[in-house]
Amino acid sequence: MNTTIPIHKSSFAILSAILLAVVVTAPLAALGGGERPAEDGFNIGVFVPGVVEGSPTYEMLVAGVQRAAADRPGTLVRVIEGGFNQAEWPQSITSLAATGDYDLIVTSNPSMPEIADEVSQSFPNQRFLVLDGYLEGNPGLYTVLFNQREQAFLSGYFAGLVSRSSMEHARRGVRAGLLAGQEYPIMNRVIRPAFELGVQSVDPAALIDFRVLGNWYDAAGATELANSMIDNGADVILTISGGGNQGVISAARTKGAYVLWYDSSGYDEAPGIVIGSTIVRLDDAAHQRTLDAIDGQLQFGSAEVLGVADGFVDFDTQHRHYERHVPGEIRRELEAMIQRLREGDLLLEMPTQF
Ligand code: RBF
Repeated sequence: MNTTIPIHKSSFAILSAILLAVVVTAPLAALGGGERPAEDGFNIGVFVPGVVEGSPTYEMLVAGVQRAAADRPGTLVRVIEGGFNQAEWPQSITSLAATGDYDLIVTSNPSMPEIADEVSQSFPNQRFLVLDGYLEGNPGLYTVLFNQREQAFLSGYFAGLVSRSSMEHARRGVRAGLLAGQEYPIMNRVIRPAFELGVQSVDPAALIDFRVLGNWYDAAGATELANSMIDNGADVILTISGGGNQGVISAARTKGAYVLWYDSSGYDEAPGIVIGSTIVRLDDAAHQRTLDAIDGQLQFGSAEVLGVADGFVDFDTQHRHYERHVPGEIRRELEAMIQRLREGDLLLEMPTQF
């Protein structure tokens, strides 16, 4: 019942892609073996600001909404990929809203609440569910933000423990790298400082090497930047750069360094190289809130923040590769820190204004 349509370039392409979606989805739905969605079934458009593959949060977004649709027969989901040209996203969302076909448009990333807010001025009846962002008070929007301050802190604390250790690729001094796809308020004001705080809570003299890829897809460029970070002494790198993440793995594999994954469990990407992974249960949040919307229970106009104590932000400490490649002492120290966040012994509040 789902189709993925890339939307790029011109609004003509956007409109044709939408028309194509309308045409191809009905036969696909019939082919699915289930009944065709009722005329008045709930229609959801998932707008992916980028491409799904290689971006942890977008993969979870699509999975969560599809799970909700499977729980409510008659619900139709169309996935529309907005591509990497961010200047086109407002127009793409406008085109989706203009069709009037969607009971709900679901999307995700910190820049989307503002775009949905803007579009809703022209289409006040359109409802939006925005994950990984925050905006309160627009009756057309419901947003879910994750406590990335806790998340980045845990990642930094773990990076510090690894860099200080006598693990195979750990070198002198505590030095960690952070590669971002681009700079944006949550990156600059929350993720980067919280990562640094985490590393420096292991060693106050620790240094962070922060680099920006400039996009969310260039794996070769990411390899170059990661090589340079490793040459400058970083033995562990947190990568938040979408398709660029694979380039960081290549550099770490060649030069001997460790990689930390962000948002979804990444150990299987490169066992023994990806040795730590924070997780955000964006799929569960998308699933639950989409169900609420289908059931008419979602309180549009409000915004929520979910963190470690809510069970939506965590560090994947259960994976066999984690247990195998990370020394027990580091695992115990990290576990104690996670526990402090769970119990409220350590408070790292997520700001909502930037
Ligand atoms: N993360 C990705 O993994 N892939 C992307 O294509 C992507 N595009 C983004 C575009 C913008 C304008 C912003 C602000 C963030 C983007 N992110 C992307 C980051 C993602 O939404 C999330 O914030 C980070 O993964 C950290 O959780």
